[in-house]
Amino acid sequence: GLNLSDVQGDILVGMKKNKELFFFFDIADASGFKAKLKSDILPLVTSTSQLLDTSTQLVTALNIAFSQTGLAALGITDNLNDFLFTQGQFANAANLSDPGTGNWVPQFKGTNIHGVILLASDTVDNLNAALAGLQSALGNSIQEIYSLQAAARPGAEQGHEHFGFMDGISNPSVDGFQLSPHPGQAVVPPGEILVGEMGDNVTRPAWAKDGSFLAFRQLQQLVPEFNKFLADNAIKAPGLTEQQGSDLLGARMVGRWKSGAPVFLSPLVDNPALGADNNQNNNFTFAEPGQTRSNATDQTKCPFSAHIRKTRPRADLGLPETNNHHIVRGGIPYGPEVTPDEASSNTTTTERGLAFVGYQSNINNGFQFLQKTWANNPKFLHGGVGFDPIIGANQGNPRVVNGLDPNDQSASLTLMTDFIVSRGGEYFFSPSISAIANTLSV
Ligand code: N7H
Repeated sequence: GLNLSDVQGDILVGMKKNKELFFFFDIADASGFKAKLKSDILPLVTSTSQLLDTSTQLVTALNIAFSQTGLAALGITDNLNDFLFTQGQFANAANLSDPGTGNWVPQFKGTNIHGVILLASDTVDNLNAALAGLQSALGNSIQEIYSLQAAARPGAEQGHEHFGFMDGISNPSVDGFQLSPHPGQAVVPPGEILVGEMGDNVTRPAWAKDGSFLAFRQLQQLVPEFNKFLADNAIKAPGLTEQQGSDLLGARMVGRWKSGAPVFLSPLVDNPALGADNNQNNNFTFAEPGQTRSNATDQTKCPFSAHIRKTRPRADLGLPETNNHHIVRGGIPYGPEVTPDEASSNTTTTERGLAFVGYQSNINNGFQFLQKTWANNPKFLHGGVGFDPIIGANQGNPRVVNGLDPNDQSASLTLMTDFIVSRGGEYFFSPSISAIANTLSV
């Protein structure tokens, strides 16, 4: 079995707190930092078993991950053998079809960020207290480069991302770790997520075992603009009001209704009870019951281009799912709620979005593959379905999306603008706790 007390907690189960701070730093004094890493950070690093232990309530959970330049700053010369990690995200922005890097947060440009500390708690006060404690211990050994304060949305929107859709429903289950996966979860070999475990066939230094690569992206969401697009392009059908047609379009773009109910199981109207039931809300394959392949011409129940279908095609590629393109997502929204002025003017004036976190043992098979080879590739899935209308990127150019209208599947819709704007990010390695103790802090 996996050594869950050695795997950082955010990777397999997520820290799942309402507030999360991403603190990006550089290492100014390597030997000073190593000493503090061991004496002050290591005891706070939250393991998977700690997160799973319901008898102890953690006030603030902490994880830490390093970029390639961060490992180099620590004097680690071993090659982790992930070329995207080695080069960093900025050098590979073109692979993701971002419209250049003009929208990138300046601090993400280049390779200056050495690491990120993830702090999660119920209140921002707790986060600030934890951060103040770390900063006074670490002194000048590190410097803050950039921070992103993220938070679950308030009230009934908790657990929903800024467009309004329930998130965090479908993550893969790691074989041998989660004993009873929910119906519809992909069961993947541990090595698809954790380095050095069964299923990861890349040669790595021994200390990298049970770490995972963290793909971080700050993805701005243009919520009023998205809502205006849905209103302007409402699906028309007898018996559908404008609002219902607009909701249906949004649901088909995502593949789920705002409640989380999958459109494949509830094609025409939302079903909040289905959305809330985690034994049912992931229990579909895009194939008819008993079939191991999806119908490759019928998009009545769910467009081939829907975000959750592009990023996890289930029976479109045949069951059981044997592809190695699963990631564990642990993102959280950032930024304030849409104001009445923004809503009435259909214009974003304050930044909000998703602090996207994806874990995998191989970035080229995981995050980058999903973004580049599936979401951004109009040919992907059944010969040509257009872009993923949510995250698909075309270097800022218009994006053609097929199959959104259930009554006219040959119709295509051209999205003139993006509703998600990449503000950049970085690739990190989230090491095992023993690697922090025995390799990175010595
Ligand atoms: Fe996506 N959204 O609100 O539309 N995503 N996503 N994502 N996403 C998912 O099933 C969203 C992004 C995946 O297993 C849901 O848990 C938004 C990136 C994958 O069936 C919703 C952003 C990448 C899945 C959203 C964003 C992915 C998934 C349904 C950015 C990878 C699971 C909730 C702002 C490159 C598929 C759920 C499965 C689900 C949204 C980003 C991938 C609602 C707003 C960058 C693999």
